[in-house]
Amino acid sequence: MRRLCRFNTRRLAGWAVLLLAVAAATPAWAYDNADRWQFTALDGAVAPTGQPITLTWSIVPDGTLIPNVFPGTNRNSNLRATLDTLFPGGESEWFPVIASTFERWESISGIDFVYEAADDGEEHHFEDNPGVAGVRGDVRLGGTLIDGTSGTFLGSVGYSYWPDYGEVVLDTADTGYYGDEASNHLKLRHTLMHEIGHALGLGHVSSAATDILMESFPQSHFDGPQIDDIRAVQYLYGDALERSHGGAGNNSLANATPLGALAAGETISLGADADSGFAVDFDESDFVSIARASDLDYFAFTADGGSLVDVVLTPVGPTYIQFVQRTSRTNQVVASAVSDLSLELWDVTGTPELLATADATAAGSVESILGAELAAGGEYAVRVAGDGNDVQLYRLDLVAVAAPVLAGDYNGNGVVDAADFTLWRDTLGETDNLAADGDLSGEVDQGDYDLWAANFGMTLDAAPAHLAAPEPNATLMGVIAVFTTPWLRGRSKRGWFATHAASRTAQPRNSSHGDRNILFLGNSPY
Ligand SMILES: [Ca+2]
Ligand SMILES: [Ca+2]
Ligand SMILES: [Ca+2]
Ligand SMILES: [Ca+2]
Ligand SMILES: [Zn+2]
Repeated sequence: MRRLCRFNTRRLAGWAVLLLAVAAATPAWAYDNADRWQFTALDGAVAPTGQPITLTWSIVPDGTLIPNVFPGTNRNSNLRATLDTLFPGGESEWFPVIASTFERWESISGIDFVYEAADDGEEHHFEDNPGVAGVRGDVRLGGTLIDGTSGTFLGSVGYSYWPDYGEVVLDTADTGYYGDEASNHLKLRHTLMHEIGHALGLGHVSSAATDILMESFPQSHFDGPQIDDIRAVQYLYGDALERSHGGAGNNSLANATPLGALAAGETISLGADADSGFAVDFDESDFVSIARASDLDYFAFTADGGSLVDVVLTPVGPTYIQFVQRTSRTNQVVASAVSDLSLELWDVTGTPELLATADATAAGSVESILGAELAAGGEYAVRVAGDGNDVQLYRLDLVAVAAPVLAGDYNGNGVVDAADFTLWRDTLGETDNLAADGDLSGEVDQGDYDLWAANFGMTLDAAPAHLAAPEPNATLMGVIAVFTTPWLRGRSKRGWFATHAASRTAQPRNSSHGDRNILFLGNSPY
């Protein structure tokens, strides 16, 4: 009771400070990244920031030495035995739960996580024992007594090290916590996903409603990486499509991500999971971004039947306020206006030809190419680019409508004239060459002549009907308006200051090598 009261009082003071700081701060793009991986077991030396990597992970055998659980205190891992106790079905039951946490990070980023079945049990310490294929993983998972449910680290449930260390340690004395089966073992999965986040280079952040995975305290009101976490990991490793072409990604026409056939009346959408606000569900994985100015995203598609296409590019992401622990900075993040995006439409049926470009609006606004004519069977590509060196999530919609048909215009020149009669006469009776089969009977015949005669002299309307009412675009603009609405108004303000204060208190407790990141359990407001 006393604790609640104390937090309650200080929470308000904390928010006053926070809001003042925001007023003075320059806009920033937030999340907080330390180093990314420089060398991995399967990649060797890896490409620069924003490029994908392959990371292996393994589980140390019980008995593996875990050094410096506290400075100078070494212990041995008992993670496997602990999990065997907590899961009645044994390893076949707990392994998929653990694997799903690595797979979750993989599904939303350029990281290819590969399980390394081998782990030789050498000391849990990167500098002596880095990841080696067939020997041990890059990210090694261990567990031992840290402090139980309360103690030296305020009752921590785990800790981990930055790249290129990547060791993750769970507190196996927290059996009540890790034995909780609710929501498919959410506490175990949440802690692992958080610690893996550190092992990928993500630092602690705080938010008003404690709704980011990389908060210092465990949360139970969401499952897995949220928008800010996804932006952070894509900054370091790109989006999931960058893994294609052996890690070269979709940065050229030749390496465009294939989207398949686009038929009249159909829409192909990408990045749709990022435009529904701050919260991300565990099964959402459709997130694409321009990670920096050098990132180009190409997408290829074929026109399935002659059609007109609208290409609509929408920068997406919520607006939120966030505190970054390592820099003690408070940022307002407008995640929809990080980078000024631009759009190109290419015909790649033969020699690539640039058909249209859109770069009319500033960061935060929609770019669109409307009513582009596509030939039946033609091959096309769209290029998305940006001018900022930070992550811009986006949504891309390709909306195809049937090209307007002028009855009797058998040669397709936009007017019903004598040339169409000539074409009809020259193909009369044919069932293969059906250009003059205006009534779609399967044969060029009298009915087609009647159609030509009835429409003689007509011309194609200069303004295709679908452009008069651009419904998809209007909808997207509405979505943008919702995102830029001030975010704090309806949000809970619980917990921010408590989280902030407690995590600061414990921050100096780093071990002797690397920065260690501790996920607290005790003293949590939740
Ligand atoms: Ca503990
Ligand atoms: Ca990208
Ligand atoms: Ca790309
Ligand atoms: Ca006919
Ligand atoms: Zn942490």
